[in-house]
Amino acid sequence: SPSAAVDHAAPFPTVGDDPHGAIIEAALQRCLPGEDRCPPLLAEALRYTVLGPGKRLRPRLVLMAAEACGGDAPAALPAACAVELIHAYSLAHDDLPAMDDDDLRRGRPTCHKRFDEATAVLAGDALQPLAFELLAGLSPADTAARCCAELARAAGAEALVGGQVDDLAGAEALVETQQLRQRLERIHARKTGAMITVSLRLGAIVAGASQEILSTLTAFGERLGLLFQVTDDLLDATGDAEEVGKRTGKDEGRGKLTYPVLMGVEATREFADRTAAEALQSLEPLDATADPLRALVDKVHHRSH
Ligand code: GRG
Repeated sequence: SPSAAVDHAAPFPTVGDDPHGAIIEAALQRCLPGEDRCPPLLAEALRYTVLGPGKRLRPRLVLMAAEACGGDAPAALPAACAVELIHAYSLAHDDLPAMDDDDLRRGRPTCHKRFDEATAVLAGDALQPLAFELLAGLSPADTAARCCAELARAAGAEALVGGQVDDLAGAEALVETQQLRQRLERIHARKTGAMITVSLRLGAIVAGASQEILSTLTAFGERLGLLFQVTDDLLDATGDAEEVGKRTGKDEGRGKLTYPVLMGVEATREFADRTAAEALQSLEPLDATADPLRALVDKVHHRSH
């Protein structure tokens, strides 16, 4: 179609405006150890966990940030794979009976359902060092070291794992709406926001970006991470049963603290609109090379999965 209008119902992202999808898939396939390097069961579980039908949001952010900073996408592929490996591990572990106890992920049985719990734990364990091995191979050496340190912090106790621990702990003791909201925001900033922000930062670091541009992308990542979480909550609250089932398997009806629970669906939609506008505003210092990031804001804002 000659129309340039964004098709919000299209898969995420659409093929025509997706220069990164294919190179990300190929790089992910290449970076996983085959049966010649590890037990066949583990090789299969790693492929199952990583190569499933995910949106690849975080590796896309790495590549888009690298290009927005004047770098080229292929040089940023190790960092793109590294963030997706950490993300895939976090999903496999989050789905375990000890945590969220989900049967479905990405429309298929979760890793522990398809294999068994020990295999799901160990596949997640193997993905973490693999991510850092990829970053360690970046050059020059100080880029490699900086990327390792940045991802370690985003995936560690201060961010992803700490956010997950607080999320699992629940919020029963809190009754004030303001307290609940602050808690929700702190959990999201660590569980979702940190990985989204570090994805942008790794792309920028690989491309040799200045501190100023890094700060711009960090501010953008914080808004985009929030938008991603708010739209995630809206999809859980309002998505059709089939899509909700594909996404998590069983999020409904278990009293999860979300924005729609806290402020209602309408106010959450307005919050998403404001957050999307702020995300776009934070990109103002960047030129047209950041247009794919601007388009992605729109995609996340109006996503259907
Ligand atoms: C186990 C340390 C540890 C952390 C788990 C990521 C996570 C933390 C939990 C997943 C639960 C959840 C719904 C988190 C918030 C939003 C989120 C990260 C959704 C999943 O990411 P998508 O939508 O997934 O990018 P795909 O499948 O597209 O890659």
